[in-house]
Parts: sequence; C-alpha cells; structure tokens
Amino acid sequence: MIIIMSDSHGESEAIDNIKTKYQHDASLIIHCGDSEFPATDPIWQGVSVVRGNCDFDNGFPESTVLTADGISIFATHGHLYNVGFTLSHLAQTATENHCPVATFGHLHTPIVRVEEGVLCINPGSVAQPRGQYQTKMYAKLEVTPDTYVITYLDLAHQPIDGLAFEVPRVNK
Ligand SMILES: [Mn+2]
Repeated sequence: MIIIMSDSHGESEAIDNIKTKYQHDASLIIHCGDSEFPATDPIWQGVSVVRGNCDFDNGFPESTVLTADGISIFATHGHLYNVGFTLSHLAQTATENHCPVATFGHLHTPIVRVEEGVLCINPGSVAQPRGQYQTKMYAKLEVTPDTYVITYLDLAHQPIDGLAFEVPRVNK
C-alpha cells in the first residue's frame, strides 16, 4: 500500500495524522510538495517529499523516483510540468524515468488519469481542497497483479463517495 498526500500548506496535523495511521502498514508515504516546512523538519522522517512552488527551502528535490510494491513512481509537485494545462510533460518524464506511475500535487484536486500510458495521480490537498470536492483528502494506491486500485480518503480515513478507481496495469 502506497499513501500519497500533497499541499499541506503549513498544516502539520494532517501529515502527522496520516503518518501515524500508516507508519506500520504503508510501504511508502509520499508528499507531493507545498508543505511550507523546512526540508530538515523531523516531520519528514518516513515520508518521501518533493519541493512545491510554495516551498522556499531548496533542500527538497524537485522530483524523485521511488520504488515500492513492485512499481516505480515518479513524484513531483507539478508546477514545472504545466500540469494545469496538460499531463503530457509529466507522463513523458515519468516514462523517461521508467516509471509507469506519476504522482503530483499543485492543483489541490483529485485526479486519476492514464496519460500516454502513465497512471497520473493527484491526491488532492490535505489542507486546501479546490474544485468539485471540498474535502481535505489524500489517496491510497494498492497494486495488484493486474490493476491499480486508487481510493481517496478524508482526514478521518473514510473513503470519499465517487473517488474510488481501478485502472488496468498496462506497462508493468
Ligand atoms: Mn499548493
């Protein structure tokens, strides 16, 4: 199980909450940036984090390639890939890095889309949700032999109606 969160914008409670919930069960916890915390903050223990456009500490990587549950994941914030306009650049960069999955933030809204063969996941925001779903949320990714199962959860760890997806694994 892989946990993905993003855009906490100064709120530590949500990060601590999710870490506490999954520290023993998740093989990977990803934060896709805009935490507004220092890169050296102890809160990042056990979390793979990247730099967002609101993170002024350049100690964060702009992107990172992670491996868990038998897959490689390209994690980044998204502002450098123009994700508000297209997921094409993100998907191509993931492919160049041999990653069938890309996670990104920046838009504060849940997105599950297969773009050019790459599963692109935006976990929404744990602090400042935007768009149709006005719920602070994060995403859970489960990898099965043939599918990716993506479930969005609120900060009480309850599934959110309409935000559960099953995507065939095409590029293994
Ligand atoms: Mn943000």
